[in-house]
Amino acid sequence: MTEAVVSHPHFISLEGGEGAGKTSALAAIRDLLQARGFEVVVTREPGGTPLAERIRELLLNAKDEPLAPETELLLMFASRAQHVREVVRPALQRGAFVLSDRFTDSSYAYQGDGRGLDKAWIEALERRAVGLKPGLTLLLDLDVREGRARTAGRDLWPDRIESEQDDFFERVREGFRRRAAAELQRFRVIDAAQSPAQVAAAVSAAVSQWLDAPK
Ligand code: Z5A
Repeated sequence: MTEAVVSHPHFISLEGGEGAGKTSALAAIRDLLQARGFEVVVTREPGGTPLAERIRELLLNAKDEPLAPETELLLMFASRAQHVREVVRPALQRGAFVLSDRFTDSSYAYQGDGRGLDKAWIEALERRAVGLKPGLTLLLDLDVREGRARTAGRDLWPDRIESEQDDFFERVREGFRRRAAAELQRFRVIDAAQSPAQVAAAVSAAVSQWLDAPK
């Protein structure tokens, strides 16, 4: 059973609230890494394997009964454990870069800060079921109402988490910002209120600088 959480230099995650623009930022980073000749695996959480995508469906669209916060956390980690073993570790072992749209920081922010679950429990799950963290995490930071306005037209039927109130998303945003401030080596905070082109340029600059820095 894994007990340490080890960071990997080829593992990059993107984090942020709803509508922050992770999708286009991921494409910019993928292009940059491929231009440097690396194999790149783009993936996401919850999800990333067929089984984990089925867990994602339960997490976002469970309609039969309310999902308890504890169930939500455990399903996030069930998805992550599968994703790490089936996709992330094998890709890193063959030398590829892994770009993940969200990873464990989202569990700390959404289930920890948003739902109020015990962080020590999340830490224990991270150590025992995951054992791995990104070498670089880009936090796309955006005003909550602006992010929700961006996705309002798209989400005619918002999923379970998207249906939460603004105060939930304010706690999530603060949680992300606190994590970034506590781990300056790993996090780069990007102003996601800029235009898509400016955000793409900022994430590309952050990744290039990190790749070129001595490790
Ligand atoms: N979750 C959790 O609770 N715990 C966990 O451990 C994990 C996840 C791993 C995943 O759903 C949900 O699971 C998520 C957190 C939770 N819930 N929420 N909320 P998801 O993957 O469907 O949700 P998301 O990650 O928030 O996706 P998103 O809302 O699509 O955000 P995005 O990928 O960052 O945004 P986007 O698709 O790139 O852009 C959204 C729209 O904004 C789109 O129309 C763009 O054209 C527009 N956009 C993007 N950038 C800009 C700029 N710069 N200016 C103007 N408009 C822009």
